[in-house]
Amino acid sequence: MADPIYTPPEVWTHDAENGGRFAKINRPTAGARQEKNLPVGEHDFQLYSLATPNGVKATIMFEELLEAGHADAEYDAWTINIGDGDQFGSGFVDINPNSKIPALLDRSGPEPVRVFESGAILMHLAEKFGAFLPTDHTRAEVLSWLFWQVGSAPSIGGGFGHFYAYAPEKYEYPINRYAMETKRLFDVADRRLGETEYLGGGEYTVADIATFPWLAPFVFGGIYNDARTFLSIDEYENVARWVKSIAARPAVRRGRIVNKVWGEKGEQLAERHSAADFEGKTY
Ligand SMILES: N[C@@H](CCC(=O)N[C@@H](CS)C(=O)NCC(=O)O)C(=O)O
Repeated sequence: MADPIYTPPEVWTHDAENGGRFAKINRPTAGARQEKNLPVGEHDFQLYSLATPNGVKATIMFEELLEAGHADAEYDAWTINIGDGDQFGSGFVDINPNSKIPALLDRSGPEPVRVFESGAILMHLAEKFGAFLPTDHTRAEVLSWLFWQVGSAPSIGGGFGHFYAYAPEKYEYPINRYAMETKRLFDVADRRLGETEYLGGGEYTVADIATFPWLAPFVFGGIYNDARTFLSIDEYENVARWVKSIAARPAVRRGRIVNKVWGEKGEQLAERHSAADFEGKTY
C-alpha cells in the first residue's frame, strides 16, 4: 500500500512496481520495444486496433462508409492486443509513434499514408470519401464537437475510469475531481442534444461517430464497474435518446464487435477482412 500522504521527491523516477492494471505496460519512454512486423491484407485500408472506445470509432466509420455504398472503403482490421504490449512492436510504432490504437495504413494513393489518432483517422476517411463531414457552413460546428470529444476522452478514461476502476487504491480527491468533470461533460452533451438531433446539428457525422463509443457504455452500463449508477447517468435523457438511436444503426452494431477479443464468443470478431466475417455473429 502506498503512503496516503505523498510528498513528491525533487526528481521523479519511474517505479515499475507501483501497481495498477497498466503498471507492467506503461513506461515513461516512447519507441519500439521489440521487432515485430504487422500483418498486411489485401485491401487498401489496413487498420490496427482493438474494440475499445477509441478503437471502435474507426471500425464504426468504416462500416458506415460501406453501409453508405462506398465499396472502396473495404478494410482489413487486425487486433493489437494492448494488454500484451503489441503497441510497442516496431511495425506498429512505425505507423503510430505514440503506441496507441487505433492506427491506420492507407494504401489507396500513390504512396502509403499512415494515420494515427482516432480523430485524424475519422477526418482522413471523411475527406477521402466525402461523407459524414459537411463541407458547408456547418463543418466548423461538426469539427468543434469532434475535437471536443478527442480532448475530453482523457478526463473520462485516464481520469475518472483510471482512478475509480483501475487504480489499486481508491483516493477520494482524484475520484471527486474526475467524477465532476465526467458529469460536466455529460451535461455539455445532454444540453446540446436537447437542442439538436445530433452533436453537429441535424446530420449524423464524425462527431457522433467519435462520441458514441465513449458515452454509450455509461448509458448501457458495463464500463468502469458500476459507473452508470455512481455518476447517475440516467439523468441525461437527451444523451440516452441519442445513444439508443445510434446503437440501432446496422453499421454501428457491426463496428462495435470488430477487433473485440473479450465478452461472449459470438460477439467477438478479432479480425475483419470482409462482410462475410460477420456471418454467425451476434451484434
Ligand atoms: N488520443 C488517442 C488515444 C488512443 C488511446 O488512448 N488508445 C488506448 C486504448 S483506448 C491505447 O492504445 N492504450 C495503450 C497504451 O496506453 O499503452 C486517440 O484518440 O486515438
